[in-house]
This record gives sequence, C-alpha cells and structure tokens, in this order.
Amino acid sequence: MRSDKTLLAAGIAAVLIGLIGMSASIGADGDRWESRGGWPSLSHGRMMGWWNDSDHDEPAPALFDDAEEYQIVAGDLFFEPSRLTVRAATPVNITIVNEGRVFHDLTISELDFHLNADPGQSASGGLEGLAPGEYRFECTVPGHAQAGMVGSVIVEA
Ligand SMILES: [Cu+2]
Repeated sequence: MRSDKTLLAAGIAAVLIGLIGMSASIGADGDRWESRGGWPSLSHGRMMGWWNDSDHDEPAPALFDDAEEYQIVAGDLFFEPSRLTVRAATPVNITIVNEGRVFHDLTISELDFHLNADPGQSASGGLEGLAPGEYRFECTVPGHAQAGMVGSVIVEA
C-alpha cells in the first residue's frame, strides 16, 4: 500500500527531474545563441572574461555595521525590485536572494561589486561612500541581462 509520503516523494522526484531538464535546456540555448554570434560584442567579451576569471568564486564585499539593509530577489530571469534608492555617503548592505532554479549574480561593474548566489542561496555585501548618481547592476551569467536581469541603484544626495 502506498502512503502519502511515498506519493509526495515521487512528486518531488518528478519535479527535480523536470528542473534538471529545464536547466540543461537553458544551457543548450545559451550555447546555441552564442555560436550564432548573437551577443553584443562588448558585453560578450566582458562576460567571457568574467567566466574565465572565475570571479564568481571571489568573496562578497565586506558588510558594514550600522548600514541600511536592502534585499533584492533574483529569479529566472528578473530582479525584484530592479530599482533601489539609497542615500549618498551612507553605508549600505545589499543582499541578493536567489529564488530561481539557476545560478545568478548581482554585479555593479562601475563599483567592482559582485554578489553570487546558487539557487536557494543568498549573499550579502556592503557599499559605502557612494556619490550621487545611478549605478547599473546586472546578472553577468551569459544571456541573463539581455533577458531582463538588469536594474539600478539610485543614489540620492
Ligand atoms: Cu542570472
């Protein structure tokens, strides 16, 4: 006799198998797009550099005490919120929570700021002394920024 637990386990296994299949197809699509030369050359070169340098292994920027805390959810393929407004010259800690099924990062190239998070994981890093302005962030996994994983940190005076 099958118990509810058995059915639940079978259901979870089916979902996991489905997710693995989806991840594999995302990777295959990325390779296919790349071989067509569909990426803008500048971001393609930068992204390839990012992957080759394995910056995704580097530690997150140090957190600050008494900082204002902000959280950004990374999904497949979006950031929520995609706009963050912070005050200039105020320490800020940013946390990325990856609720997606694939690896994502949050990179502010202009500030050399990188947060990397595997599915179900989060990562936090600090920023301080920001001058007023708008700083673009994006996910640097090939194809993700083009698919919508971009946003801005607005620093108000
Ligand atoms: Cu991503």
